Amino acid sequence: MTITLNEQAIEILRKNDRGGFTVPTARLYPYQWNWDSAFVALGFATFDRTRAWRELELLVEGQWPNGMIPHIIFRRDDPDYFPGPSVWRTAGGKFPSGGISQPPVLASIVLSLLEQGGEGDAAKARELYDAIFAWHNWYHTERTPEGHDIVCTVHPWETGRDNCPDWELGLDRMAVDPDIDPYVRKDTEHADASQRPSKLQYDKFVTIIKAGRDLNWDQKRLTNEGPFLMADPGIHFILLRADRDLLKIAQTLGLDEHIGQIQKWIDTAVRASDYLWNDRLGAFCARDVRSGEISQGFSSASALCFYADAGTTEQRKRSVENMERIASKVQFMLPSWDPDADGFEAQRYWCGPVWPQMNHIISEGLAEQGEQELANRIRNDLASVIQQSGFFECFNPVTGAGCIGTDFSWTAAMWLAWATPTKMAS
Ligand code: 9WN
Repeated sequence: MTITLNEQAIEILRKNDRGGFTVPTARLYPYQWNWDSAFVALGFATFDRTRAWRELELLVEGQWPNGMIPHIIFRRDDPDYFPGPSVWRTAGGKFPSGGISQPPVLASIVLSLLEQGGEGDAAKARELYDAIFAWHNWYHTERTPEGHDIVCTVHPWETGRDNCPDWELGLDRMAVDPDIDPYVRKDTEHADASQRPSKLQYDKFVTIIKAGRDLNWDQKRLTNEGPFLMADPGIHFILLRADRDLLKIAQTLGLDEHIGQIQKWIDTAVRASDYLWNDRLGAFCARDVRSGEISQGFSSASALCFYADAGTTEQRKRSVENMERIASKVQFMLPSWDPDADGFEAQRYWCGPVWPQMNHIISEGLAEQGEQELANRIRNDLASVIQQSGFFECFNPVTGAGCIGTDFSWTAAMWLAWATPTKMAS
């Protein structure tokens, strides 16, 4: 009997379930990751709403007292992943964890579940609300450098777009710390090294971890004094959207206390978007905060201005023109990095491949802002690569070949919640 892609996707989520939380894929990523879990909840919600909420509850269990929800929660040590808890050596939360965060999509996922659901969902959203508010507050205070209005990032891993050429501006400015401990990478044992970040990038990733440890994970200090400080259109637009969605959650649940504060965050972020505007390229781009230098390629994060409802009519028009230019260069939209810019590599992780969860939020934003044709193309292209290649972590935008992790949780979730033709029909 042939099993359908919908059935396969459900099976993948069940197989990657580790008892209430889901690993992104077995072996390569054996822990709970922050934004993966949020997206995965949308997939579970299509067949098991209780399990969907459980995923989010367990994510929030990793929150630090300062509000940060870390990028990885290490509930146990697993020799399959580097860098594990013994490298991060954090003591911020209930469990050992990464010492940085990840794009804050949680509020937007909670709002989706709330809007689809009923009575029980409102109670669940209420339970998570304070934690999400505290997390956003952490981004707006501890990850916003002194003298700036824009939220930033201290580590490429925090952006979720690890080795995107965007980060070279910041990585070039920092040296590898000669005192980092010798280490053995595990990712290249489980995945093709030519599709993963380079050795030099890893040395710098580990150097930033050492800097965090040396600062006892004082997050304000890591932001202001750490070796890497860039503003990311991904985090900026995702947080702006998440603030808007948090406001809607507060209004739906009748929680007035923080409304004024959330509105202030939104107003500030809308204005701060211009900091990321690259007028030469006609796109919102990553920017190194210390040098002021701006990245020169259209990344998948550049396309998130629609999702955040940010940018002027002219800025959006030019962003669409960039996407149309890119659409004429690749078969499958939207590549994570600009095919016309330095550093494009169709199969190397965030240097080119199409990412399922990015396509979802980019397309959602485009559809909301009236760019239906582009939104459809981005959705249909994801459906096509999954039909052609299966549930990979990401896909070559030129050939549609699957890259890196197999049986990937967020790919299965994005299929079930959004890209499957049966969803489109419903
Ligand atoms: C580091 C789990 C994560 C994703 C990221 C993706 C990759 C980790 C790694 O895997 O990053 O956080 O070790 O490469 O870049 O977006 O959340 O799927």
